[in-house]
Amino acid sequence: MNIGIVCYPTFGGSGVVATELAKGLAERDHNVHVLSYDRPARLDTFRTNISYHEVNMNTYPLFEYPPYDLALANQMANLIEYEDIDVLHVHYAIPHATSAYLAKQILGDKATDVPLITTLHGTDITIVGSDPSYKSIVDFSINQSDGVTAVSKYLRDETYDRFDIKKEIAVIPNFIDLERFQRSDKEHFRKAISPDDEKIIVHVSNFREVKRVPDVVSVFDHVLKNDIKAKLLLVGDGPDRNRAERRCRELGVCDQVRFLGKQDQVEEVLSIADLFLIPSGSETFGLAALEAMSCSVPVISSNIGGLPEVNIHGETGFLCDLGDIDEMGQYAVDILSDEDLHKRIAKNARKQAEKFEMSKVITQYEEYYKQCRAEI
Ligand code: GMT
Repeated sequence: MNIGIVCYPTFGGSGVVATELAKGLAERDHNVHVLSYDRPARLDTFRTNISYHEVNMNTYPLFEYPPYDLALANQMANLIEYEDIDVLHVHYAIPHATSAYLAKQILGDKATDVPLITTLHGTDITIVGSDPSYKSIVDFSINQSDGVTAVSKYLRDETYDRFDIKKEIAVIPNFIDLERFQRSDKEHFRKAISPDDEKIIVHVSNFREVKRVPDVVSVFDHVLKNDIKAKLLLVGDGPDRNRAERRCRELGVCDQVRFLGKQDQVEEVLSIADLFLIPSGSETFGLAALEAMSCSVPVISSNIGGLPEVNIHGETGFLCDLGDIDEMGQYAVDILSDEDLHKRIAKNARKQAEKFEMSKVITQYEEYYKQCRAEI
């Protein structure tokens, strides 16, 4: 098939899923065209059957707000017409599904046999979509899609609850490359970070408020106060970094915390981790948790959103109420001080990650593309 994939180029979440899907489909001999406003972070090397199309926007003095959605629609229409696209798969409803609808309208009969598939990832529904200024357009764009997928059962149900959706939403979860994300020997790295054999706790995110990075620091402080020697590695960057740094200063733990910034090879950091923390206030799936579990790292998370579909309480880690620092801290102490418990949970975590193995999920997408093509 000739497949058009439209995504945000960001490090986390939807951008990663869309890019890894593009790479997986290309390996199966599909021709994939990726459309974004910047080269997606994970589209890092040349591949013969992936083409990257950057959305070009000219700005004019009259445009206080350059109309990205229109430039995108125009480029999507060109893509469908000139690259003979069989399926257009957009990741994130706003504005991708809306621009795709417009592109199909522009082409009229020339695009009637090209299904538009929208994958919902999260904030497009749970935060942005519920904003009254976007709700009608999200409703409309989802209903105009020929196929709709959500990354968890939670997100599917939430979408039905919050919007007036007439389409059936298929659940196709996030996936993981088990080869890449596996524990590897990084003893030298571990020694450099924890010379006195301190336990290593890791958090990876884009440091948005919803990730609650200051909570991560507070949980870490709880661990230290329970006489466990530990280091905290914070991977990523974003708007809440200052608040996280402030929390470190307030708690006097700066010497035990390292801010590593954005990392391309996050699996190397996860390979030396003893525990992963993800106390998010909203999380439709939690790809970061899956990546940690795939590297045999126990996870302590909030019990919010889609996280309970990934992290199984008492088996792959622990789930706690949002903001319950003491409970998260106590579970962290339990895991880090009991070797047998740690071993059992680490093993289960990897086993659970295997359920989301990449090729199985890519096959699900391929089947879904075929189904939508047959139904249109
Ligand atoms: O988590 C983020 O801040 C990025 C966000 C996005 O919209 O790209 O990630 C969302 O999509 C991921 C891939 O499907 C999910 O694993 C994340 O849980 C989800 N994030 C949130 O719901 C906050």
